[in-house]
Amino acid sequence: MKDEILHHIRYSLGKDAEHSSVYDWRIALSLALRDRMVDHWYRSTRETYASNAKRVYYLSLEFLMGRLVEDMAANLGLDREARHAIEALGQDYEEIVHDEPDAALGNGGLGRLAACFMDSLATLGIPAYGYGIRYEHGLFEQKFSDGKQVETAETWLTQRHAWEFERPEVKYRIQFGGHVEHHEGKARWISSETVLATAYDTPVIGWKGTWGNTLRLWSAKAPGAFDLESFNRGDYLAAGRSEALARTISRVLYPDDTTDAGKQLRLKQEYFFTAASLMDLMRRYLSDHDDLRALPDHVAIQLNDTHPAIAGPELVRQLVDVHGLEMPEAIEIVRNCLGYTNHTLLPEALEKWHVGLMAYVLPRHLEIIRAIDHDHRERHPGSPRIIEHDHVQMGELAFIMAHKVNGVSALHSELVKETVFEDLHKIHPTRIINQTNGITPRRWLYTCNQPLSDLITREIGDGWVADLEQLKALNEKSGDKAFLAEFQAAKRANKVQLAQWIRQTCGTEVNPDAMFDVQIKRIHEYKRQLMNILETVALWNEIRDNPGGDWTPRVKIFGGKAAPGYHVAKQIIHLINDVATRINNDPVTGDLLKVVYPPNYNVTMAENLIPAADLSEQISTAGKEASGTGNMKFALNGALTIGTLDGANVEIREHVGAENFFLFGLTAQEVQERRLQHGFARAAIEASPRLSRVLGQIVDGVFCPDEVTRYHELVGNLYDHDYFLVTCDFDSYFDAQRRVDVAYRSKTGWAAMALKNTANMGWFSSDRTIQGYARDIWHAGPVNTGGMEKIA
Ligand code: CR6
Repeated sequence: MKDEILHHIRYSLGKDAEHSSVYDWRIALSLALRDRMVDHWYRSTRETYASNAKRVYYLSLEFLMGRLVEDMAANLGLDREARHAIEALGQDYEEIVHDEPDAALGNGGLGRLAACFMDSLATLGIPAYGYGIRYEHGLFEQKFSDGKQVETAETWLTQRHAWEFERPEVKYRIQFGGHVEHHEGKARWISSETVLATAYDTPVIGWKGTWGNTLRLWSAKAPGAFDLESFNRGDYLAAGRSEALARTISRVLYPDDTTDAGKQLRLKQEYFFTAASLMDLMRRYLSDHDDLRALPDHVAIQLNDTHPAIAGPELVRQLVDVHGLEMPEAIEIVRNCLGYTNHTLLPEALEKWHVGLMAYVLPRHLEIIRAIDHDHRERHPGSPRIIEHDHVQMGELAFIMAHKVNGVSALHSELVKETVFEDLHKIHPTRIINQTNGITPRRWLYTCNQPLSDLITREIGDGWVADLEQLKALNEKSGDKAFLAEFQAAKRANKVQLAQWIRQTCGTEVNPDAMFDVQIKRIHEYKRQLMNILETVALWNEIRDNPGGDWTPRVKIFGGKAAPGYHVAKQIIHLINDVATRINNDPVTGDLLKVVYPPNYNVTMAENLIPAADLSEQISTAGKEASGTGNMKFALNGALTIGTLDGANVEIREHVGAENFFLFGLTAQEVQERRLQHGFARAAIEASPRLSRVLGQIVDGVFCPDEVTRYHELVGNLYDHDYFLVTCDFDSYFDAQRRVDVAYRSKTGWAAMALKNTANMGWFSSDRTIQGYARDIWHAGPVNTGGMEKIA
């Protein structure tokens, strides 16, 4: 390893060791690891071709990969060797690892899920490709200026991305605009704009190097030769114009978590990567098959949300316009290839494109969508329309073009049947199924939490890393005082580290013996960070009323970004920071209560925070969080959850035991009913002296003396609308927090509960989730174990 690193320092970076920087060492280490991946990767590709196995294609506009160095080394079984080699070269391994920028090609849970799935697909040995966009700028970077969020462009690609292989020879012409001509029943799309999609491949190697798949990301380039004529005329702008226009498509990730932002460019991005991916997989299929009717036997395509839903019409277009199939038959073939995952019920997040825009950007697809709609309504009279109120409804389109539609937690999948797709579900009662989300144990325990991971491996061996249910064996240890002490010591070690990091990043001193209470996720009203900060103020009041009381010291930790145009979310961020300033400087509450909000939450920060958390905040309005995956990461790492009956919380609670979970709040059903009561929020506030006091303080400017009216709008909305029922759940939440305080005071009692969480979270491995997709949706399986039977 040492020699291989030195080789790359010299021959890939053109440096000598004495003059190499941290960056040079990191790239050299990455290249050395990448070399070790290549043989696994080739072997897997060869075996896939040789066995004629079915391939899975995961289409996702987001892959939130984070850093890769540690993960890649761990999966190759080289994590220790890599560290030793770097240290033997006189370098600081931690510093090198921390030099890597996050590959932040996603917004949140949906993108991170795609990354976990890639890891599980490779670990299970299922031949698969992830397809997405190689954004030049990933998710924006967040800073706080006077407590307010400020966004700046993310720039990961200003450095070399050592993991990828550029494939200039893999390129497709992607068309936009123009018009369609019809001759003798044949359609001809005369487009007005073309961009080239070119491929960049990153190998994804499973645990212990068993299998290697590919993450193929597309970059947009101009198709024509450079415009030398304009250049020679001195018109440099004109000369660069077509390149700049084309590149726009893969330039930025839309920083919108759940709302449908940016119109024309977003639609172009969606079509660009979907069309390129389908052309690519069709080329691969046709290189060794000639019967298009057998496509569904060899190809499974999963649509991660509606973002790639144009795949339905696009694949129909390729089959009909390029390969000459009849429309109804093409529709049927495509349906048998496609699966669609729904990730939200929030109406503002369900994509709809105006027909005018669709006609302008994708005229042929609009025709095909009309044909699909017609075909479906012929077969199922009274069916909902794909085009409604002049908008193409991408959810309906995805549903109708997929043979299976899945939700991402048991509760969410039921709500999908009852709400967004109620009518389509009646027509196709077996189409909607559930696949509860999962997380990869490689990144989210083995790599991010070494103290706990080592302890578990010492106790039960390392089989758990690829078979997480083995953690169940730890249940026996919940009465073992000595083991519990070690379990606690692992947590404490993580907390000490985090406290140090908090001092460096936020300048706040926190006591590692205080409870670390963490809420990290995108800032959204339905996730109710507002309720958390209001409860913080209520607790602050209570401690101040009785400073000598028997309080349980807490550190409230927040992390998360708000979409740049989301005004209310940005106000909530400002409020949290204002409250933090006031409370952290209060000598009365001192160490009993601290609030920290480190900026720029990302995958790497999650890897630091989660292992050190005692309490996991999963407090969304019931019925709103489709699943959540952070909730799983915390529980796996031995944090207890305070949460509502929402998303996967319901299933987590069933697995870890109700006695090891702090439940509060209205149920999804009760939420619906409460909303119908006139003036419910005002009534709830008036019934809660504690909440009234807190809101009064905020309105009086206690936390913003320089601008007393700052939060009047925010608080006013709570009185008059409170769509997410912060006011109704507040007291129940406050009471649950006090139960948490009491439980935390018994150190071994708490440790036993935490251990029960770790021990019973095995089911939430993304390996289990992927096995479910493979069995129920893709009908695909690993090559090297003889296929589906083995994993079913
Ligand atoms: N925002 C859901 O809200 C879920 C993930 C992954 C989300 C979240 O509850 O865990 O998807 N939905 O399934 C969307 O992004 C549309 C998310 O991350």
